[in-house]
Amino acid sequence: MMSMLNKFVLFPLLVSFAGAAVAGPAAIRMTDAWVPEPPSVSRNAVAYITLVGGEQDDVLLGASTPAAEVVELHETSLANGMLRMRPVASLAVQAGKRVEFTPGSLHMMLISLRQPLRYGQKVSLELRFEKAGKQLVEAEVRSLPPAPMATGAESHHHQH
Ligand SMILES: [Cu+2]
Repeated sequence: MMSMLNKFVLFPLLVSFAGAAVAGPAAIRMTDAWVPEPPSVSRNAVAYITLVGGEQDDVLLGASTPAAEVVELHETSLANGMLRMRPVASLAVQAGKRVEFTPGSLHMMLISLRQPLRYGQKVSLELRFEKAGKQLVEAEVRSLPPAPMATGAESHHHQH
């Protein structure tokens, strides 16, 4: 009785999962991409993102952006009381697992900015995965500490 019921409930779910897999190559979810507004004198910036692995293990191989010459994956660590950054060649994103880039640990280093990045702007990032291939995401430039909630999407500044 119970197993009959389960079959009926499960079947449509399986179908919709299969449909989703065919519909989009985005096996990996990318959320909350953001860039702290860099100091105006800075030629570099950092970007943070949260990745959630898809149905299979994957590996983040690198990233790029039109906003900077080079993007490197970095990890900050504390060694002998000093904060140090080291390049990360690649990053495993296991199936269903969450990988958070956050201040003080993993970040993407945007090296040699092509233009100043200001609060409210969007920076497009292209992440390159071993299996999922190239995936685009928009990162929002935010001020640190977080800006007042009042300003909306209308206040974008554009660089000329
Ligand atoms: Cu760095």
